[in-house]
Amino acid sequence: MEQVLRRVEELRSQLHYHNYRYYVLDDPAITDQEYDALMRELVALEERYPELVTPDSPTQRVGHAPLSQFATIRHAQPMLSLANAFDGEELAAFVSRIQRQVGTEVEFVCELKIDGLAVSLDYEEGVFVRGATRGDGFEGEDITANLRTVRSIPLRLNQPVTVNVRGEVYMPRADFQRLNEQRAAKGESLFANPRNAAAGSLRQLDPNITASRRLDVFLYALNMAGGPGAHLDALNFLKELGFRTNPHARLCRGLEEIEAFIAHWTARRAELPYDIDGIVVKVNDLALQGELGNTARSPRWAVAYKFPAEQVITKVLDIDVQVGRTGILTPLAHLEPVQVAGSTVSRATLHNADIVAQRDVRIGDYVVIQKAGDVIPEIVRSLPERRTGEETLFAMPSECPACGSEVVRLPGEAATRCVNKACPAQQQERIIHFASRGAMDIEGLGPAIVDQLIQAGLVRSAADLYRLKKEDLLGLERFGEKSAQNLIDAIAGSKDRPLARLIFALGIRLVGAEVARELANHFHSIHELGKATEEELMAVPAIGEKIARSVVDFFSDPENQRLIGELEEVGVSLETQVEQESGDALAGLTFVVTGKLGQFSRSEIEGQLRQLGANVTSSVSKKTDYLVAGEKAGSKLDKARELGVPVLSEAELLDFLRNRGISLD
Ligand code: 3B8
Repeated sequence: MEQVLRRVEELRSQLHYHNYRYYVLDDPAITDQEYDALMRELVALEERYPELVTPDSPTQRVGHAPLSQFATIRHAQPMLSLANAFDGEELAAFVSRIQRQVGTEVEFVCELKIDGLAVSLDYEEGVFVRGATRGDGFEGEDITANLRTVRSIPLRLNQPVTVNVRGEVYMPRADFQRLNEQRAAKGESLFANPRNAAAGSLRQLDPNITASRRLDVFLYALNMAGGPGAHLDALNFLKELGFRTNPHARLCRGLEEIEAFIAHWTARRAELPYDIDGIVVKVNDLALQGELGNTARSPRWAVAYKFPAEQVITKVLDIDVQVGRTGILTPLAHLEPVQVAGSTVSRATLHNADIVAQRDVRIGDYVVIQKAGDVIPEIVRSLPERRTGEETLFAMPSECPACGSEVVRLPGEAATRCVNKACPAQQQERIIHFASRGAMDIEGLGPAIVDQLIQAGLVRSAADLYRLKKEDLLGLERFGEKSAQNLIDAIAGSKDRPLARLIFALGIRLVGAEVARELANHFHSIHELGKATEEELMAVPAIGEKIARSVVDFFSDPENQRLIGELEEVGVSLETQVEQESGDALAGLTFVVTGKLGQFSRSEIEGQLRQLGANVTSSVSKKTDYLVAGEKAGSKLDKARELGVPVLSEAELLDFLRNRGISLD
């Protein structure tokens, strides 16, 4: 047996190493046949001795059973996104702001901005344990099983470190083209661009499908207590650990060198085997990054320079009007399909009647459209010189195209609205929003299914969703036994979403995901929120007069009161889930907290630990049970190591608490 174990471990080491040579270094050391022979031997041994299988074995990339829904993972440190610079001027402003703030010459690192999907990977003692999407930045989806199938994501690192790393998963352009060719041959719908193909592949509930797609990854961030002091060193360290990093990152001193890097890649980006949508410029010194800090959404020490939006000419076939969930009528142009910025565009928004007039867009016109990355394509201007006289003017309808009610345009507002709150188009949009990803996140309940449910008379409000039975769905087109059950399960599974998501899902005007989070933190239940006055609302940070009024209006509307009553009736949780009361959960344990933490401040963590009954002291001694160490932990960390006191990162502390049924918010 000992011999078997030794051989199994030897095979795993060799396979990990050759995997790394092949997928990360792009420099294989053995032939595919030799690799396959090693793998076959390991598979055979693991089949004979299943007790020897470990999660980081190279055999464990595929073979997981499909899930019915992704679990939610809270990021130990928020996953922020980058602020954009759309032209040279905005870039120069970023560089000079940093230089002014710092006072001396600053080193920057320029990187390609990979057009993929941000992911966060956790390793414990060198073993890949968890991977998540960015989600709303605070919580993402647990896509561990799918990420295991990505060959360039190591299941085991070259050193037994506990780290969180972040990067971008993407699909190489050639693989994207091949995938679409295969899909076309099978009559399946095509992905618009490699980014969507990567996202679609990673969000598969069945990891076997993900495994059949060629995805790749570049890592660009390392979260580790006591790691390197500069970004470029962190990239090198990532590579040493066994991660794939992009080879084109460069140190740039000052604006001129940054501009040269941008010019170089603007000209050569088509030669890369993957799509990039810009250049990321980062401050190199991590201590300096820490000093510059973050805004709520993005780091102040980095910026994404976006390549200029690509423009093309196409023809407006028609303009119709869509009714949104708040009743706003939006003119939408139907275009002759064209390729722009990597995807096929056949529609573009015209925002409102003023914009249609300003840009002088007529039905039948040739127009210049542009699209930059994710944003909805836009009509920039019309080309009057190409008119034939056949073009027709567009006018905003005087009645709602969905319900025939009167529409109004208030003085001073650009928007035209349908005044009928019961308008079916508005109800439909409200339900679509309710079920959407940032809101109640009901997997499988997209616009087409909502439409189907409304058409069938099964659903009129969000509360009706929770009253659906499997039998109701079985009568509908496209539903089978399994898909019907999946949808019912997904709907039922959304009853206990965090309060912030529910508040966002209600679709209160001006209340986005972030404001919803503030409101949830402050009021703890829908009923409390509904009772709040404008003054009480304005006492919450980030809530101004307009939002406060909108919230009060929402809750004073009898229709909305009825909706909330019904949601309660069907069992949707309207309160913050009360965490286990745990005043003495950590009694008898002594903690020291040091260094700069990410999600919480040091005093917040200390306060929370004390509330849980822990003893919190300021110096490390033999009596210390745990040292919680952030960045730049310094002498206390050295002392803890010397005394053998266990050291926890912030993420590890949160896990430690979670394992004891405690979560901090
Ligand atoms: C901080 C640093 C977000 C990003 C970041 O290739 C942060 O660095 C980020 F909050 O999204 N797409 C990159 C890429 C993306 C990011 C990044 N670096 N190279 C990318």
